[in-house]
Amino acid sequence: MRPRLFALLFAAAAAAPLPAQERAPAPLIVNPRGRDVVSLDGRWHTIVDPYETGYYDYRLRPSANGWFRNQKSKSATDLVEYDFAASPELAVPADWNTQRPDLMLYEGAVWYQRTFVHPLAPGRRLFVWFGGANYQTRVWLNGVELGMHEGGFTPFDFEITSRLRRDAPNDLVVEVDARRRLDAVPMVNADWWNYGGITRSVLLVETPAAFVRDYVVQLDSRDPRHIAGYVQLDGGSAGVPVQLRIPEAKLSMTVRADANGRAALTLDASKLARWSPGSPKLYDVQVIAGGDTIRDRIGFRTIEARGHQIFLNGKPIFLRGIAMHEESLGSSHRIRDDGEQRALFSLAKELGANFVRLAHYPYREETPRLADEVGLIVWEELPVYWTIQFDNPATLANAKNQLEEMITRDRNRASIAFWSVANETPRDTAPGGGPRLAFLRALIDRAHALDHTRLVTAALEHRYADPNTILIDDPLGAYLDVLGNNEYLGWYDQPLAKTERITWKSAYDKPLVMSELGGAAKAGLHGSADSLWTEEYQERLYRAQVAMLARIPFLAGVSPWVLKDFRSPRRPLPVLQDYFNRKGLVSDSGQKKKAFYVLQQWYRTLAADSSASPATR
Ligand code: GCB
Repeated sequence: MRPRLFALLFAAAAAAPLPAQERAPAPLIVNPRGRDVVSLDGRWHTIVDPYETGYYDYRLRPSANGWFRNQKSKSATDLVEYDFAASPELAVPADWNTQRPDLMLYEGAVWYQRTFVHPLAPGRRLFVWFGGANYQTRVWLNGVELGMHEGGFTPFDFEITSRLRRDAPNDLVVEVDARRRLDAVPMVNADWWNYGGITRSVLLVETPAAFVRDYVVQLDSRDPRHIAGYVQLDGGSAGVPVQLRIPEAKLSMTVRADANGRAALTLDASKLARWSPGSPKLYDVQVIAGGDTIRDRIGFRTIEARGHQIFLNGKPIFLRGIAMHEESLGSSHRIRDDGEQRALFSLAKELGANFVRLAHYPYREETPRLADEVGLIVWEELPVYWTIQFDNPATLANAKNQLEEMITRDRNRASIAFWSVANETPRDTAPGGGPRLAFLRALIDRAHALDHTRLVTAALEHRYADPNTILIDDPLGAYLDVLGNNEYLGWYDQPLAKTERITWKSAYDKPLVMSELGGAAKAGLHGSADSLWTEEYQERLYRAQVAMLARIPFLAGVSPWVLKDFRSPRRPLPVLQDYFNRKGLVSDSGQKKKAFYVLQQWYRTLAADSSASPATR
C-alpha cells in the first residue's frame, strides 16, 4: 500500500505546477564584496540523497520532521530518519565530485546544512548570496523556503531580513541537484565534467534599508569621452542623493535618485587612462547612496567591430587567445579560489596571450576581476551548448535568466569584450531559420539591450562550399557583432594536409575569431608526427593550423582548444584519455606539450608586429 501511494504522490508531484515561491529570485545584488560581508564558506554538513527523499518529504507532506527543518528527535517515539549533525561534511566552495571517491560520478541531489549567528540592528537588511551552485538549488532558512535557482554558474540571492533569528543560531539548509535534464541549459550532453555542489562562495550581505543594488560605470560607447551609467537603489529611495567618486582622477558627481530609485550618471572621462592588456589600469570607484558605500575597481576602454577588424580603444587589435575550462591545474577540480585561476592565467600569459575564451559557462565572479588586473581580454559564454530544446519556451526563459545574471554580474569588467550566447549549435534544417535561430536571436537582442558597450558573439559551425573552400554562412552570423567559428582540421576533419589548400570565405563583412582548433596529445607520448595522440602530431597540427590561419584575411583572433587537459566523461579511451580530453597544450598536471611552443612562437611574432591581422603582413 505505502509504495503504491508513494508512486502516486510522486507522479502527482512531478506534474504539479510550481508553487508561487518557486520563481527565479529577485534581481541580483551586484558586487556584494564591494561592502563588508560575512563568509559562510567552510565545512557544511551534507546528506547524499539519490532518491530525493528530502525533497518529496517537503513537497508531498511537509512534516514537522522534514529535512528542510533540520529536526532532532524530540522523544523516544518521535521518528526522525536523518541527522545533519552526524552526517559527513563537505567543503564549500567546492565541487563534491573530487572531495570523495564515491561522489566522483554522482549527479543527483545533495543536501547541505550549516548554522550561523548574525545579530542584525533594527533598520538593517540581510541577504544570503550564492556565487553559484550546480545545477538546481533550493534554499530554506529556519524551515521556510526562500526560493529556487536554476543554472550552475551564475549568482543568486535571497533577502532574509524578516526570517532571521536575531539572537539565536539560524539554520540554513540547501538542496543542490546536479541531474542533467533534457530541458536544461546546458542539456544532457556536454564535453566537460558535470561538477555538482555549492561550487562558489556563500556570503551574508548586510545593507542599510536603502542600498545600492546595481550600478553600471562604463564609458559611453557612443561618446567615450564620457562615463555613462546608472545606479539602482533598493528600498524607499526616491530623492536619495547618489554620489559617484573616482578619487585618483579627482572626479565626483552627485545626482538624486528618481521615484524608482534610479540615478543616471554622466561624468567627464577624457582624463582617464584607458585599460588594455599591455596597461591594465584600474581606478578605485566609490558609489555612495544614503548610508551605503560600495567600492569597486574599474577599468575604462572601448571595444568595437568595424569591417573585419576589432578595435580596442580605437586601435585594431589581433586577439592572441587560448580557450580554457574552469578546472584547476594539478588536481583537476572546479576552481575554488583566485590562486587556482591565477595559475591558468599565468600559463596563458606565458603563452603570449592577450585574450582568453572562458568556455563554456560563466566562471567565478572573481575571475573577470583577475583578468582586469592581469590584462587579459575575455570572451564570456552562456552554456547554450550543442543541442538544447530550442523549441521549449521554458528553456529559453532559463537561458535568458542565466544571460541576465551573467551580464548583470560582470558588465563593469573592462576585460570582458564579448558575450557569447552559444557554442556549436546546429543550424535549423529550414534554410531561412527555425526555432534555433529564433531562440538565439532572442538572447542576442537581450544581450544588446542590457549592454551596448560589448560585442555579442557565438561559436558557430562552418560548411564546405566545395572540397577546397570553407564557408561561414550560418544565418545566425547576420545578428552577431563578431563571428566565432570552431574548426578541427587535422583532427576530426582529416587529412591534416587539407590545411594547405583550404580557402576560407565568409558571407559577412565581420571579424572572425577562430574560437576553437586543435587536436589531442598524451603528454610524454613521443613518436611519429603522422600518428594521432603523439606530441609530435599535435605539434605538426599546430604548425599547419598557424600557416593556414595566417592566410585568412578577415581573421581578428584565435583561441585554440585548449589550455589544459580537462576531465570529461566522454573520453574513456584507456591510457590515452582515461576520462580526460587531451587537447590541452599542457597536461592536467601542467606539463607543457610540444605544441605549446609552436603557438608561443607564433604569438611572439604577432606581438612584435603592430599590424592587427596576421594576413596583412
Ligand atoms: C568542440 C566543443 C568543445 C569540445 C571540443 C572537443 O567543438 O566546443 O567543448 O571539448 O570540441 O574536444 O571535441
